Amino acid sequence: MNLKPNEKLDIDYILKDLEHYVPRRMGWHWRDGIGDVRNIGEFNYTDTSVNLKQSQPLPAAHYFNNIDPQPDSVITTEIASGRFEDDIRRMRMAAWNGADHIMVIRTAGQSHFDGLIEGTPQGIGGIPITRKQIRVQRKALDYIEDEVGRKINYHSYVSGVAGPEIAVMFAEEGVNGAHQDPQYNVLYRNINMIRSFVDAANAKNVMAYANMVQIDGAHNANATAREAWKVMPELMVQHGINCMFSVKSGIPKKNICLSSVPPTAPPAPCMKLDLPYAIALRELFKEYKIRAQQNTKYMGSSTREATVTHTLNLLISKLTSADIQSTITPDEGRNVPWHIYNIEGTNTAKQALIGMDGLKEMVELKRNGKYLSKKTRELKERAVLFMEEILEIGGYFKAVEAGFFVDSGYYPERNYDGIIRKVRGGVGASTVFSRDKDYMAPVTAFFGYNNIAQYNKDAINNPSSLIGGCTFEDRSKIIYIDELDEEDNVYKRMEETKGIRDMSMIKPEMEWTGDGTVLITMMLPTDERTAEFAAVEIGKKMNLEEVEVIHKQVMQIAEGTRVEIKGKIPFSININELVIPPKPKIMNDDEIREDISNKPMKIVAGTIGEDEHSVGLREILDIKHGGIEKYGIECHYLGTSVPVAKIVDSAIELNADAILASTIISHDEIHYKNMKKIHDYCVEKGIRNKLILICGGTQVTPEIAVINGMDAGFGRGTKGVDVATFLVKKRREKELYSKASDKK
Ligand code: Z98
Repeated sequence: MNLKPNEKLDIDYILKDLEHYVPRRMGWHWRDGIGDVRNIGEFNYTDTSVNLKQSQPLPAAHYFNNIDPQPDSVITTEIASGRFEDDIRRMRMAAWNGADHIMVIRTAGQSHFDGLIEGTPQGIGGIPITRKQIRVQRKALDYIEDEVGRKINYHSYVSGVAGPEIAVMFAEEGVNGAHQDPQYNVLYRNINMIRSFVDAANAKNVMAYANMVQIDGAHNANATAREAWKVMPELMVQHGINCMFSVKSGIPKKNICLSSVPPTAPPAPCMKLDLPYAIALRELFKEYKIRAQQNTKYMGSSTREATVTHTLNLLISKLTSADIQSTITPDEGRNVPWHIYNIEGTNTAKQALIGMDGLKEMVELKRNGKYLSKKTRELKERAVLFMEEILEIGGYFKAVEAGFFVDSGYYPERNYDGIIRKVRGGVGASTVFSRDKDYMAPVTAFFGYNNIAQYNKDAINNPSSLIGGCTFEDRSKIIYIDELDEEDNVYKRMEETKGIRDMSMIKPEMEWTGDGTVLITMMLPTDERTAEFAAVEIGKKMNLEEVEVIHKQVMQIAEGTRVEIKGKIPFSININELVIPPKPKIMNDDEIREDISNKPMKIVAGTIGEDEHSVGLREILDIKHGGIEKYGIECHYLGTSVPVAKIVDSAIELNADAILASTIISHDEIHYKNMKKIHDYCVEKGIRNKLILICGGTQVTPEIAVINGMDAGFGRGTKGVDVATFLVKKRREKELYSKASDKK
């Protein structure tokens, strides 16, 4: 199937024949063409990767011939709304905007599942990992990567007591990357530590076989800590433990990514803390990759604020050459993972990174100044001391029992409030047994003791040959289960939204097809609490359902509060009944400029009658606001309250091509009456056919202006380019007409 840019993903098609799907490749893919100097549009770039075949450029790209340069780091977006069938559409949008690392799950708490589940149950704030969901998404991404012309990495989590099983399933299904860190299980999911590390060794070994990239879980300490910047030494220790454990389990260093997070955010002086930290990390872990996670600890419900923090984080990523750039959606604080915010997060990363292209060529980090080196060294020393104390106390397990981790003190300070887990406690305690002498597993990618030799010495390096290949070599051994639950499955959900999916009806959508969710922003001139309750009432009066305040920000405690509400609309619109007028064609700037430069144009302008308004007309004329001057049109502005006769006489005197009259006051239809007067006076003077007459103003209806003798009327929202387009087209039309009459 080839996707067509102007057609929706055919989800039914993707769901078909899934039992026979075979992933097209294993392993991670970094962007192509990194390090090449590239000319894109009028510019020269040094830090980009290969352009996309099809993409959605940044909003400002239309000023630059729609170029869409792609940064050199992989860009992540996390998509898991709870319905994978809608997530794949979001993945396509994200890929068009430049994401090539798609992570799933979020808050589903995969670690709490004891084993693999099947089918396509709807998740709550995330997706429970099942083979079918993974397969559909990987299959959809195959089509999407062909469409955009770049390989896309698909990623999830290998955690919980089902970690090794999940790793095997991921390897079978072509998953390209995963979070895996036994410390995550221990600290945050209270899974027994011995079990977690044993499972991790097995899971990591499978991930190594599948050439998957691994991301660790150190950043979670930052998100959990009371004061996030104080855990910097610990973060490095956690990275160190997982890195070394991963290497020992078989993962090559080039596939091990540190989940690095700038620990703090404004109003803290974050650069002073985050930059030395990022440098220390880069230096201590030279041989590894850095996945720069956005700070999520200090993220509230303001998308603007989250975006600024993200941008500051991106500066650090740029300065320390992060390999993967994460983008948590800037609505994380509201816990509403919406399509638009995945795209915004992705856009922020692309925009900032491309904006900083070449930065490292121009600025140098001051390593012999007073601050940076000292701070970097201090952080490393604290981390090394932390590690030494772990060794002193008897190792990692003992340190966890003693509450070393996520303590609120800035190491070596300790406040004794860290997370304590017991070596014999937690989920899955006492479930690890040493393997018997004759233990044997005829599988590929297996960690630890395996007595294959007892069956066939020649099979030691290829244990699965004993059974003619395991699922990694012989896919027919994979058992694919389509659905288990008759009610909670994708077919039921698709049936419910059929009308909207076939595009006869339309409804707003933030997360899922037909969810009907809208976001409304308002400023209420009152204090925060009153504003909050008033906003909900306003939402209800607008007939919204399930109205909820998702953001408040005080402008001034008495004068006003900004409130954002979300709600659902209960209706849909029939697209076939919409009356859509043809889109007015706007000429591009270069075309207009060329026309004017080939044949100069002159216009006379003024606000007519007894009307002192000038702003609107000036916006249309002045170069500063994108007015028609910028195309080289010679403008003679006569001011306000210009009598009709005067504006027409001036046009005659200056031999102008057009009159641009502005009229705002509209009582007693004075604006239309004045238009008629201009027209009549031009007729009287015998120059009506020569002059183009245009009238504009906020109360002007284009059709009524024409009835009153104008060639065109322009109402609210008009821009210089609209008027310039009309002037050029009308002049061409007049010329054609006069040539035709000459021939006659
Ligand atoms: C990120 N948004 O990193 P549950 N293992 C590790 C993790 O870091 C996580 C899980 C497992 C963040 C994601 N991290 C937060 C090392 C989650 C997930 O139990 O399924 O929630 O585990 O981009």
